[in-house]
Amino acid sequence: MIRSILMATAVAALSACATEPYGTPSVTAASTAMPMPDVTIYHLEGRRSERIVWLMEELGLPYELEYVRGDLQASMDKVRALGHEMPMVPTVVIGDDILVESGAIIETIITRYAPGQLMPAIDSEFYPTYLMWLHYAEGSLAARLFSDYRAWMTNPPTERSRLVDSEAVVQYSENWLEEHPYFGGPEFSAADIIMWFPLNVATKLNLVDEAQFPKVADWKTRVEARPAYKRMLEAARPDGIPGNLTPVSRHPPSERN
Ligand SMILES: N[C@@H](CCC(=O)N[C@@H](CS)C(=O)NCC(=O)O)C(=O)O
Repeated sequence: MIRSILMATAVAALSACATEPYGTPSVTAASTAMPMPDVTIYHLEGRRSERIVWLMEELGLPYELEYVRGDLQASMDKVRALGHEMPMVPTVVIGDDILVESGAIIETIITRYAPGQLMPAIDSEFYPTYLMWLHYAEGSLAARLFSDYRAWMTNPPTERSRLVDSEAVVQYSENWLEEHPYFGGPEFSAADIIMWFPLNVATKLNLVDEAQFPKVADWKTRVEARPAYKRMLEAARPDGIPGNLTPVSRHPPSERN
């Protein structure tokens, strides 16, 4: 008896812990869309902010785009003028919130203003892996690519790293695409939008050899053919990409094995 009272008290305390900081949820996942406040995307041409423009174009949601054409420095000054502690792009102003970090911005926009769109159903077999790719894009893929990029600019590799390197993180994406048309599974989703930038950087900066990853190359062709991607290019990259990063010197896998 005492034991069950103690258990009941513990369970009550735990559920209070779980709900108190956020209050009782009034809107749950996949419910109707909240009214969308003004959305302003702070942008640099050819950089990660293109994702949010692409997302909004796919969803048909309105947005303002803030950047100075052909002038990355002036565009970055606009970001800094917001006074956010972490000036980077994308920075997106949604109503009163100033948000950084692409994955969080994408999840906020979909969950609040387009629930259920550009994602598998929460009870679908593809939801966990969709979410995994949504986070993998920045958490592992971009992180490893740019870490290799910085190291290889000063010291080009002569052999494969024993750590998880650029080739390994791209290979994981290739393996998935061998079995599925998109990162969300059978349908195009926000996971494809966020994965595009690092997978594009991987070959454009010579971090990996495009010929080694035919499924990634085919996927890129398919997603770049989407009308919303083309609208993104018109709005966010009308004159091409200023200030491209220098690719690392070629280092074919044969030299690195
Ligand atoms: N993980 C962040 C990365 C953001 C990021 O590093 N953006 C780059 C442009 S692609 C940037 O703002 N660079 C300017 C700087 O770091 O000063 C995201 O996905 O939003």
